[in-house]
Amino acid sequence: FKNIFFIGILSGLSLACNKLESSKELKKTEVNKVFPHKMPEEKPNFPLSAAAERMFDYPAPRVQDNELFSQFKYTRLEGFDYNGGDGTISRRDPSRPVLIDGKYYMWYTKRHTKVPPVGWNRAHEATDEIPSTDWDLCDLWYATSEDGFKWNEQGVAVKRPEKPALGWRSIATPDILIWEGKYFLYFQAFNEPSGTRGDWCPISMAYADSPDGPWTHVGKPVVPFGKKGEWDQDQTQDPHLIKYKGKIYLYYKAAYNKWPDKRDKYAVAHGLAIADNPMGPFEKHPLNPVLNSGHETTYFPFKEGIAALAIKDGNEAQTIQYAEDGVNFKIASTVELTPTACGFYTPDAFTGSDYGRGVTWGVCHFINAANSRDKKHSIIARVDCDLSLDIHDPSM
Ligand code: AAL
Repeated sequence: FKNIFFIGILSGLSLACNKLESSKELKKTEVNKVFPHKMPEEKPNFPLSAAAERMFDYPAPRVQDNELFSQFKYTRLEGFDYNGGDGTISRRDPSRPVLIDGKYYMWYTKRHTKVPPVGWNRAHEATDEIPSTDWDLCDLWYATSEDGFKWNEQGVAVKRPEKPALGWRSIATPDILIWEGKYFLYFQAFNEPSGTRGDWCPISMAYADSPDGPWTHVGKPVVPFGKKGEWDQDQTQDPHLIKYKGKIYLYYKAAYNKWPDKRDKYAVAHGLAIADNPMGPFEKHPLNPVLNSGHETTYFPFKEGIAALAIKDGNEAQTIQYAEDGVNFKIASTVELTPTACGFYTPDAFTGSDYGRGVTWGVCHFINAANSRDKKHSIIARVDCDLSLDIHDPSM
């Protein structure tokens, strides 16, 4: 009797297990309907978790299947001295490298001060010799290279002018435009130590007949602040330039609601300003801001449109985005170990090509500061990637 009871229990249990199995199977089949190897085109009409539901809101193809997905490989550049990393020499925010007569050129922010910066929160301690931030008391320098790995620092390209001319305190974060055989550097021009009221500075410009200079600084903002209450009311920064649709497309960044009373609404975004002439006027796009994330600007022509990297800061940080029209950006891929403040070598940045081929390498910066005790400085590095149609195109 005991045995029969036992067998009864066992078969009951196994029946229950079978039932469980088949209900699992049922769920599995349902799940397979939703998530076969390829994502279905349409949102199914039975309940999904919030995360699964969101997957249908993203554009296809996703992540690795997308031509605008890449991993990133970094190499230390040869040819730059940093005083043993004591924080007194810094190089950062490099321009896009350009190839001129068989040599690559890049321009960047260089600081060489007696002491490292005191830091953003102690900006009031800055003097004519003590920098507030890593990009305070800087000039624009340039270097050339034959292979993009070994660089020769050539010297200063644009020096900060005497007080009170625009940029007397610091000039930083340049990018280059080549237009009708002439050279134009766009950069941030500070009239106060960064950190005093935030990071206030407009974009200014210098021009030259040769990439080796001499450069003439126009001495005024070329992309001025927006009006009070507008998103770019306190700064226009990080210019990045492309010839697109026959015009100059200048993408720039502003951090808004930053200081001092609205920190909870802090956001950083990118705008677009378009001109027919490098001297301006640059007309701000009515849909600005056009990118809602990214602390620095990295743009390149891709197919008929423009691709952008949104790296540090924002809800869409660490993504590569694409706009068919250069204005309406959407996430194309999510990326990791991404380059900060990157400028890509972009063969068709200024050719006005109507089909961008993408990029395979560039320069970016790394900041040596894990905490406020670090003697903060930055170094420029090379980054290699796979964001080029030529790599994906088997006929190339
Ligand atoms: C950078 C850029 C701008 C900021 C500072 C120097 O990475 O966003 O240039 O002003 O940091």
